[in-house]
Amino acid sequence: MIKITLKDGSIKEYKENITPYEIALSINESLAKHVIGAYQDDELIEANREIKVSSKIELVKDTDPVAIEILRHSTAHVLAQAIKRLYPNALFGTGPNVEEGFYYDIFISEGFSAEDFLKVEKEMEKIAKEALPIVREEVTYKKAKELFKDDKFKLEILEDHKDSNLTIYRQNEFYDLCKGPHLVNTSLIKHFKLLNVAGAYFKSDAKNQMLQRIYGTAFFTKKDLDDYLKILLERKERDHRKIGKELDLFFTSKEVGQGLPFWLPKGSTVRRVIERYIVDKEISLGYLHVYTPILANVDLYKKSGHWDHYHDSMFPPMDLGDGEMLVLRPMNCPHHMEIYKNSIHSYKELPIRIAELGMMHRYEKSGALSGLQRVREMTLNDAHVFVRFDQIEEEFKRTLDLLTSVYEDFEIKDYSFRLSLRDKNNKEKYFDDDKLWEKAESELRKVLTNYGLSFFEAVGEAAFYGPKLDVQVKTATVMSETLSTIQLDFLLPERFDLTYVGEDGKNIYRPVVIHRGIVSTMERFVAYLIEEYKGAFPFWLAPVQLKVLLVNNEFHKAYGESVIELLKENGFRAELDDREEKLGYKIRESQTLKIPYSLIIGDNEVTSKTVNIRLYGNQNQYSLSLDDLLAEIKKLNKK
Ligand code: TSB
Ligand code: ZN
Repeated sequence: MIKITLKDGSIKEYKENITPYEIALSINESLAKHVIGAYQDDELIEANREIKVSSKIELVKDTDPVAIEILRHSTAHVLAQAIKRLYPNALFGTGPNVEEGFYYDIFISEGFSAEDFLKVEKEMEKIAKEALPIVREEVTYKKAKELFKDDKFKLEILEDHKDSNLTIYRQNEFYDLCKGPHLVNTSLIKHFKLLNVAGAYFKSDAKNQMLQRIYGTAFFTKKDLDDYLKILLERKERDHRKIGKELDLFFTSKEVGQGLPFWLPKGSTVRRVIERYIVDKEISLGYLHVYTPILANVDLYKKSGHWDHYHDSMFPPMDLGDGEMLVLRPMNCPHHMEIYKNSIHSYKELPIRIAELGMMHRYEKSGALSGLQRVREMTLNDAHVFVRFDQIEEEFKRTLDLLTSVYEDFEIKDYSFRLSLRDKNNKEKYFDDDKLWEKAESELRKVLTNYGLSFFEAVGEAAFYGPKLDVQVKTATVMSETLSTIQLDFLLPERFDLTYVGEDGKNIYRPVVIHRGIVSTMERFVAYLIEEYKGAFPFWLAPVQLKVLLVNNEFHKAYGESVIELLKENGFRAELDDREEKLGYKIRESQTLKIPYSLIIGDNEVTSKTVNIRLYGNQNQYSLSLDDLLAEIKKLNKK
């Protein structure tokens, strides 16, 4: 007999080799129906694993968050099994879970596209109906080599696990190298969908062969799956790439180069409003805005450490043939350090806040590029604040206050703070100085705690020169993307030998640098706003704020033009629609273009010198005199 301690603390005796399923059954039958697995002490095991020693057992039901992980991983195996049946020569990489589902990396020599999904899903359904038991087997390295002798990818994966205890999971003719756990039977897999297929290098290494990565997801109920598919559809609808095209905001051209966006007049208007807004706000807060070159001698980036630690994200240097090598800057910091160094500073002047809408170029992998969200040429709302050590906390607070007020103005609500720390073991990415890192990380954590900020931590997300506080948001395509960032840096001041003269008038001290990007890059920020607003920009940001629609061109045009003139004189962005179209058509188009104010002008309006107003997304209409209209919209345009 063995002793099983249950979650509620009760201890029961069972015969050896009892399974979690049988334990559930001994409690009650309906519980057993929902048991997917269990934690045996800290190890997650399947519902039919035999328990051989006295243990703590916590049953996992299908409603527990971890259960869906098991379901999805088993669905990935069923996907691989279906592929193997349909394409007997297919080879297999790895097939892990991801945030909202799973993928499997597969090599199919015939090629594979989304058009093949239906066929594969049918086969998967068949496998589910066959109700195949899923069985765990422990195997030796030698046996595993024999089992996977025909799959060069699996053999290579095996090499990384030579010394581990190996297990395979078998369902009828199919088996896979896997740690598990899994469902006990394929019949439990009912509600799944294949979603996407994309190229992916084996082991994510561009030196390796390209495989086809098939993405899918699975749920325990049809409703959950349907709800999720609805969300996906909604995300597609608000994807900034789609809306950007519909509203003529931006485009990219293969002929010019990937990741190099063109801002069309309407997109440029949105960007200009944001740029003016943030620059004005920063100037009022004591920031000094500058312009600096987008190129620099490569030695500048050797000095800063970018060359050693940020090389992969930089474009190759341009050799001018006269001994000079120039690089496109991937960051603006070294240029701002040079500005600081251009004069001598006293303790009294600090903090010094050097800001710039700084253009930078980063070599992003082509597969990672996405509309305006991830580009190769970008303009960052950047600043480097030079402070004394005793000013760090106060300046960080001010920066956080600025961030919060900007987010309020743009009505951004759904975000979280991430404290991004270094990965101690990654000597390539991070500057190697334990003391310096410990000081920076503990200082930043202290500041955040004193501010009362709630945040989560992520190892390996820091900049090479210091830890960061990042603002993470969800986009239409990714679950977590960095928008704003505030970073603490003790390293670059050393590298650039930055100094200030202390209160004693003699001694020389080192400032600390706070790097910060509040509006992020103009590219990423506008991409985010397009998705947040679903293209319906608030009045103060809209490329066209008001559209004047004439009921009859002949009779109403003169008055319509005078309204436009008045609006423009008052600084508003207004357009006249005087095309020979029906009013209904013009109204519909104005709504499609998500223009905040449609001003309809007919006989009544001409006579009474008013406008009839229809707001975007609102069926109601109301009339205002021109003075009242101006008063109403001036309030909206204040920022
Ligand atoms: C804040 N040196 C600092 C700066 O002083 C810096 O460059 N930090 S960064 O590397 O984190 O980049 C700042 C911001 O730029 C990021 O938070 C992110 O919002 C944005 N960004 C980074 N890479 C891209 C890209 N490829 N496309 C669009 N925006 C990007
Ligand atoms: Zn910087």
